[in-house]
Amino acid sequence: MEVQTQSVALIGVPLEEGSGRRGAGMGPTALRIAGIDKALADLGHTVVDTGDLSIVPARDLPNHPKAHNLRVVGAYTRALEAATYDAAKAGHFPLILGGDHSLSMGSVSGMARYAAEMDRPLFVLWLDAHSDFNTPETSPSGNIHGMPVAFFCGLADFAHILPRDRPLVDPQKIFQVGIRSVDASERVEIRKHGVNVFDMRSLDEQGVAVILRQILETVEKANGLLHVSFDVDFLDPDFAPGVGTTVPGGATFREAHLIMEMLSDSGLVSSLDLVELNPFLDDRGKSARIMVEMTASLFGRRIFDRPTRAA
Ligand code: 5AB
Ligand code: MN
Ligand code: MN
Ligand code: MN
Repeated sequence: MEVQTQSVALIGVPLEEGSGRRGAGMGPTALRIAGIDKALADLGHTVVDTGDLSIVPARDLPNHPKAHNLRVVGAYTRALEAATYDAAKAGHFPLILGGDHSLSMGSVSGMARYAAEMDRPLFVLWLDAHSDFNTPETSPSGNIHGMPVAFFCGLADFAHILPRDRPLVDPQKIFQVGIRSVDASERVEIRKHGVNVFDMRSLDEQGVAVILRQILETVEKANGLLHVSFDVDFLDPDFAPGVGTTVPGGATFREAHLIMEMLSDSGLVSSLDLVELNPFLDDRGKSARIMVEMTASLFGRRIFDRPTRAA
């Protein structure tokens, strides 16, 4: 199968204030050092590195006691919403180099605006140990990286970070895969809003291929765009230790790899976040390199080609 070459816009987001610790801000640099641009260029893609976003904390936002560093996270949300939308609009594939997971408030909202303009539904594939569906009210930590999904669904509407009339994501168009750490209140909210969760148990019972096929068929039938948000802690910490919130029992290298290959074959992916890489906690760049490997597979790297699956 021929790889569809694309113009990929790298958008660096050195944000760590949404997580409870320092280090994720070095993520974009580590991904660049691990060769993300070369990996994509070697596959024939055009890579435009737009550099790192830089912000001034948003003084119009409150210092929220239950959403730490809201002014910094809010400023990044606005900048990234615009950068992601602009990149997609200009015909690029937005590839966001994080940065902690609060950045998805911006990237997904930007893609939601783009999708609405294209009159196509936006689907989100959330690869993570956590469901990140807290709001400031329910969060046990006050860390915004545990809240992005609720935010882009319009449920954690802390102060007007983005206009309230912005396009939101339908919770029922979100697929969370690899989940194994959910807070009690998140569990209730997830069920209430109909987020599709494939937890670790369903991965074990059904295998990733069955789950992915189901997701991809749904997106394809709806002529949707698919944003993929890849949290390093989706992977098992034994082989990807460079992340602040490790949870044992994660996806294996082979499972994650197969997901990337199936996503690539589908041709449905419109945008990608690589988040939560913390180089300070990594083991000699290992996790950064794995994230680059995963990305290369999503962009068409193959061991051998496969015949196209019959429709
Ligand atoms: B990550 C926790 N649910 O809200 C919270 O790494 C963890 O982006 C959030 O998935 C983990 O603080 C956020 C306990
Ligand atoms: Mn996350
Ligand atoms: Mn996580
Ligand atoms: Mn994390």
